Amino acid sequence: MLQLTKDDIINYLKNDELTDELFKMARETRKRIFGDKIFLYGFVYFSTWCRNNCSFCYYRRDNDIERYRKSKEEVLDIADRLVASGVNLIDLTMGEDAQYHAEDFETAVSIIREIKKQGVPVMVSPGVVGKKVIDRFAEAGADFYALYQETYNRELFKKLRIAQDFDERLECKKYAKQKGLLIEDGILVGIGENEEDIAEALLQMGNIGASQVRAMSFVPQDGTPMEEFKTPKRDMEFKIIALMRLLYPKVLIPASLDVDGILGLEKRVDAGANVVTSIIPPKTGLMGVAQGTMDVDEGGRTFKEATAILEKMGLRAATKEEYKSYIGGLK
Ligand code: SAM
Ligand code: MD0
Ligand code: SF4
Repeated sequence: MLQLTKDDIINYLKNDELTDELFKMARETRKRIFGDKIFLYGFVYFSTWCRNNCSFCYYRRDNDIERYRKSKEEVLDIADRLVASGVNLIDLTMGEDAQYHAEDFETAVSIIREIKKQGVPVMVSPGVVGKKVIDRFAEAGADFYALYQETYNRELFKKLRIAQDFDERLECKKYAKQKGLLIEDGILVGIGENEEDIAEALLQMGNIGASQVRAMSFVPQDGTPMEEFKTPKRDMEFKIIALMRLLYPKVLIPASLDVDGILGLEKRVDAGANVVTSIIPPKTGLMGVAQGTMDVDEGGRTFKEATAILEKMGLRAATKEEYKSYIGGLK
């Protein structure tokens, strides 16, 4: 395995002439570990209520927007549709909804149990929760706990995640891992970070033992303090994906459809990603996060559309068994 130092990472991030070689090495590394298979995740953003005020997020508390909270029955119906369409995992995501905190996540735990009964892997992305709640997610059979640090630059974190605690967020992930959950970490790209910050974040994700690591380019959102910020050119996100592949050949790395929609898939897979995320069934009223509606009701963020692109690239969708045995090996 290629040992990259922090200086090596910064060098790759700064020097475009190294990029083609970087992507080539990342693709070869993915092929060596995963062959031609790519994993695909269904995304169920079941509550867009949130008690936090992250400066980058459309769903921040103070943004005057329409919000929804799907019922247990609606969530299970949508999960069934996604599983029937072929996805390998269901990502249950929510804002830090005070109603769920008030009921100690009773509904979320029962939803996880129901989906697990069908033998489908589940990821939970509820934001920061207490240790008891993580215990309950683990008991209910959740496989992954996703919580993105966004940056490992503490000053930048304060500006992004207003009134939230950097260490609390980090400890939450570490506790979930202790409890036997796989963890996903992630960073935002284009929010004022420099190459040093990115390199530090990539190394920290390894230190906490994340089994899935991601980078998402920042997308400005109406009604937020960062609405006038520019979205970054995508080459930095692609370089980060490739560096993650070289640093951690066996990890899962998303190509999210939630940044540039279905048209953004090929470049991210070409950079070494091996999971298509943010697959949302059309006409269910479900939203994305960074791209709330892009390609959703047109049926562009579906298993079928993503698989067609993968096959054109000489790749294929992994089977449910292949995914389950893979994450089984990570635990
Ligand atoms: N509420 C939970 C939380 O914050 O951990 C889970 C959902 S949250 C919406 C998921 C992630 O979406 C954030 O951690 C952030 O990385 C990403 N995200 C949110 N707004 C974004 C934006 N405007 N551009 C790019 N990514 C964004
Ligand atoms: C994605 N839209 O995979 C989803 C979301 C949260 N666990 C995931 C950001 O890009
Ligand atoms: Fe809420 Fe998550 Fe958005 Fe922050 S990123 S405002 S916690 S939904």
